Amino acid sequence: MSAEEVEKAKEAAAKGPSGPTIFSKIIDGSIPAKIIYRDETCLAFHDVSPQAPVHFLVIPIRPITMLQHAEEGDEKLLGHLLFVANKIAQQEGLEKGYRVVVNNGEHGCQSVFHLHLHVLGGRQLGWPPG
Ligand code: TR5
Repeated sequence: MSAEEVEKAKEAAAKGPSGPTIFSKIIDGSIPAKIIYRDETCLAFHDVSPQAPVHFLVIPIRPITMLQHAEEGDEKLLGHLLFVANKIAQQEGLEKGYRVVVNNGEHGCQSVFHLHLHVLGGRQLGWPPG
């Protein structure tokens, strides 16, 4: 994880989760993105700054700021996001494996306060992450 990403996350955390994010604009189509999948409850699109040959994000249409703020009523939606992540990973040819990551809050290096699953693959990934 680069120092730049950590800095971004610190700045975002300092501002705090407030109002619509860039992902709301991707959902409503006012900002373009390479959209891969959409249904009534979620959207998936390629990350603009890919960290692996395949790197896409799966987000709920309804903005939940962060995993930490998910509520009991969100259980089904959270499961759906994971299910969709795997479905798309298969479509993207990641049969040798992939990683699903949720960055939560400042220490998790979250910079966009609209819950999102990162799905990364297409190369051998290392462990542990930084
Ligand atoms: O750091 P976290 O976990 O919050 O991840 C946010 C992710 O959103 C990063 O991997 C960014 O590269 C990604 N991102 C940021 C923007 C963006 C995007 N992915 C697709 N399209 C994007 N647009 C149009 N604008 C962004 N600011």
